Amino acid sequence: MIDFSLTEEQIALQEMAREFAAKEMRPRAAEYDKGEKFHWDFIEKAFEVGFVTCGIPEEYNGGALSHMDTIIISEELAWGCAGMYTTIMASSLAFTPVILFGTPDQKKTFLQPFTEKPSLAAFCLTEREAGSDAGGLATKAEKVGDEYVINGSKCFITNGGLASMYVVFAKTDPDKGARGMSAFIVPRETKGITIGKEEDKMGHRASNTCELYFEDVRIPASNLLAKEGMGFIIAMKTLDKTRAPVGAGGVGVARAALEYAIEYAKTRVQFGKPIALFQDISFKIAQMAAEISAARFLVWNAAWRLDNDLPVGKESAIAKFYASDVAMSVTNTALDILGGYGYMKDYPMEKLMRDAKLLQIYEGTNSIQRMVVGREVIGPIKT
Ligand code: COS
Repeated sequence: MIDFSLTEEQIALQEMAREFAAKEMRPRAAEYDKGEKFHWDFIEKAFEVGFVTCGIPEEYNGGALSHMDTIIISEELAWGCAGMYTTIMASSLAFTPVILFGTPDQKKTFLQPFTEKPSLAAFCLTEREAGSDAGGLATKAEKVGDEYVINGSKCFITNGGLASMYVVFAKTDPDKGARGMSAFIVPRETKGITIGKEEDKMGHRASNTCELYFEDVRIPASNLLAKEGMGFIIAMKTLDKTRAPVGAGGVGVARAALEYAIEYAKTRVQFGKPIALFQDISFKIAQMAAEISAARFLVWNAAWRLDNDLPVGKESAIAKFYASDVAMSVTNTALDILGGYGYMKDYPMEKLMRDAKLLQIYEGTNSIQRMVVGREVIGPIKT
């Protein structure tokens, strides 16, 4: 049976997220975009309505929402402001390895506090010399007695300067490559952590992106997630679950751009009539609407597979690259419809286009997503 309808609860959730995005995000989006200053009051509001911890299990006081519920919210929040949405999504990205691989004690100690007061987390995988090649990272964690000692650095870490908990990937056995990688929960207050440069980004300027340095950072051995050597699998399994929400973000950004373009095309009069009455404009609008629907269904498909415990690596990667490519192409076309006005900072369109770009890059570039899909679709090749 195939059923594309949302439940009553999901419709209510969607409406609530849409209202939140319209009231709490859109009116601040331009200001946050200019100042690149992080405003905790927004996180406090998102925390109060349960968006920050919606994926944390019920036993630890989280919202325990399904993947489908989460991506319904994600589309609306990204429609409000992609940068603010990224702040919330990046925190969920860091919760995911603890939800998937943490012991009950680790979940209680490290996840539950996020449900008690507004706070954020950060997923620390990327390094200067290890981006797409996630298995090639250089940060090391050495076991010394009952502790691990972490040394190294991370870059492009969303929420890096704001998080109260980091999930850090480091090599425990550098000779074993990806199989020598492990994952650790590192509380922010641990001695030896330095927050480096905050990046000056093209888009998602409401979100915080920093370098992080770890110098003789000592954490209890009990902060290891799963087992030594499991780090790469933990990272991959996490990303399998978090790429659909990036796709949902792409759908939200694209939908915002289409809505602005329609509003403009219906009121902008040229050659004696609203430009929406010109075939070129209406065909562009039809094409954008089709691409957005296709992207949304791919994202829903990945979320549905996640909720039904079906293999999802390929579907998550497809949802991520297709929907973020749609966000890029739709914002580009929508900006064309607004012409010169679209290019000016007085209108929200150019921000949407800048925001769309990062969706193609973070949580694994779209080339990496295509590689994941290509490998699975093509299968083994005899050489
Ligand atoms: N689930 C479970 N296991 C997985 C997996 C997944 N999704 N993907 C890979 N693995 C396993 C493989 O099966 C393999 O296991 P064996 O050693 O037992 O054969 C191991 O992990 C290594 O996998 P692979 O050979 O595919 O690794 P590669 O080095 O070729 O890299 C890619 C794989 C490129 C997919 C990975 O490095 C990647 O996703 N890079 C992008 C990183 C990223 O998204 N960064 C964003 C930062 S987070 S915001």
